[in-house]
Amino acid sequence: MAQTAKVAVIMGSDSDLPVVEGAVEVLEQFGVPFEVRVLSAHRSPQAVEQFAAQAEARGLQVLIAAAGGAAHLAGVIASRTTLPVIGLPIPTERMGGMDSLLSTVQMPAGVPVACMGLGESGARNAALLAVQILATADAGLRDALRRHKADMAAQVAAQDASVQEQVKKGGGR
Ligand code: RP5
Repeated sequence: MAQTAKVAVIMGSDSDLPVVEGAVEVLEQFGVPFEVRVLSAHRSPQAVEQFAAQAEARGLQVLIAAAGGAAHLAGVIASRTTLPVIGLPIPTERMGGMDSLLSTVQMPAGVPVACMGLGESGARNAALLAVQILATADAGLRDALRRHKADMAAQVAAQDASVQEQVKKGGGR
């Protein structure tokens, strides 16, 4: 039987999917049950309202909302739920994503959205933050997060050794 989703990844348009895939990958890596939806704050506001109103009762614990341009999706969802909402601003052609970033991050007091950075790193961090929130009540996820940090440190150590070697070979700089 499929596990109940704990995280929802919502995007404003299917054109956001190439960026959102970074978040999906991380959630899969940590074995967190999740669902993916396309819901638009502007084009399907009733569906957004219904989703946000029912999210907690459905067992969801963290919501990731990705949108570009006049990116109101995360804020609108946050207005309708007490679940933590992570906003993922999608890069745009016209304004390089500044439009998405500012309309996601600049929420009025009282309605927080945890806004990530733009693009692939933002998508991966959105999922990691969702995992970290779930990990406050899940020792297995805390262990997995510790291993993730150790793996990153090992990768940097390998880069350090490799760069030192390359420079040495390059003539004693
Ligand atoms: C937003 O408008 C979506 O999140 C998407 O990033 C942006 C552009 O949408 P389409 O051009 O794919 O319709 O609502």
